Amino acid sequence: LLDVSWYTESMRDGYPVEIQDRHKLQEPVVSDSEVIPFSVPGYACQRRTTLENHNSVLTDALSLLAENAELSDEDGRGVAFRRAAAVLKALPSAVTHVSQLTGLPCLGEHSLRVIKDILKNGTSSEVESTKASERFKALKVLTGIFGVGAKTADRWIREGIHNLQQLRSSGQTLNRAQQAGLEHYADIRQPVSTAEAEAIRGLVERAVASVLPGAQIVLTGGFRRGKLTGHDVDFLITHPEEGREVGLMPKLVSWLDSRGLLLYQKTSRNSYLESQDGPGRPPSNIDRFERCLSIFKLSTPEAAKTDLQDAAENGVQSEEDGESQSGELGQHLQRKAASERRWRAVRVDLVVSPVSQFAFALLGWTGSKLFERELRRWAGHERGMSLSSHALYDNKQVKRCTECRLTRLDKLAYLTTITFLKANL
Ligand code: DCT
Ligand code: MG
Repeated sequence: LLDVSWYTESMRDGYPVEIQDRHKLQEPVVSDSEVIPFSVPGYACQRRTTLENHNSVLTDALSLLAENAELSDEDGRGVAFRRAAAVLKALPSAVTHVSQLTGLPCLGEHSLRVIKDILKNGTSSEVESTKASERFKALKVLTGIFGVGAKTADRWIREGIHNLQQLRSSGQTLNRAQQAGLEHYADIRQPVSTAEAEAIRGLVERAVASVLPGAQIVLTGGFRRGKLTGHDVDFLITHPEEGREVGLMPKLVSWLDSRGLLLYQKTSRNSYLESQDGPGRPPSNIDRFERCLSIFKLSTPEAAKTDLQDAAENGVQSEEDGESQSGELGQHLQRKAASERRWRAVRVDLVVSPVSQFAFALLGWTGSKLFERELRRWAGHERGMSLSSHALYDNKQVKRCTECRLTRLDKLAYLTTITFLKANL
């Protein structure tokens, strides 16, 4: 089970064979009548949630309110809206009447009010007013800059900064990440395609093969769940021989950097020490693997050319940026950029894990964030266990599940593969 190849060999059509067969037995029952209430299990990690969402109008609305709550530092409210959206994403058909929702978990008063509003009027007044609010728009623009979180954005807004132009002329001191984020803003806001993720995988594979032959790489995050686009590309790297992965990240980064493939990188070291963070202290939800947050310079001759030529021909400007380069000079500059630029900036996360923690790391880095949160909640409340991206602990025995590694990992591997079916939480 510790052989990394197991995870890919047991797949069929991108989904784990065993899980596909199990789920044939667990197909959700589609009700004949619209008034028969839906029924779903309480924890999001217990539900089958494919990429096919029959309630996207409702879930988009709830996700927007979740985003607004998260950007306003109200995480509790954010999770409540995310959980409500996840329930609707798991339903086998579109909700047509609010009575179908009777008895469903995670649908609080506030979420139900929004749903009712949309079912009745086609839109939710709260969602529409949030969308239109200057504060929400400014928070979106500013936190869209790599390296800028909700707190920084809030401080800037209080100082009268609402867009990139105002930020640039404000004289604010930006850290290295924020400077890179501002410089590559438009590229980073543009979704990364599967083809681009594959191209980056190729680069990382070459780099890893050259600095540590035998090391293995898995594309994680949303792309591993089958999503067609993402905001970044996530990789998990390990070596089948425990300990060989030590020192890999600096070599990998320097290989990439020396070939001009990195526009920005910041590596944080592995700070997980089992002797200290073991049974005595339950592992934190935030993992402590060696991790490199980076911005890759990806050569995209055709794509970059086409996009920029379009921009030059149409005089397109970034909506968020609020900076127009209209007129002849602007068009000239854009044409010049179009003819010169043959690359785009892409956010990439590289994570290195010792092989003994690989199953947990893979599970944690496959996401989605809500699925991970729910899985940990389920493990704690229903199984008396603590799960992190490093280990699984039995709370009653207060020890790491190592001697029962095969049985525990067996279950964990099963859970890991389940994440394929949770793509749309
Ligand atoms: N993750 C985690 N701890 C973090 C960051 C992320 O456990 N501090 C997990 C949860 C999801 C996964 O790693 C990848 O994170 P993202 O790239 O943020 O999410 P995603 O699902 O890949 O979404 P996107 O497609 O937008 O990149
Ligand atoms: Mg991702």
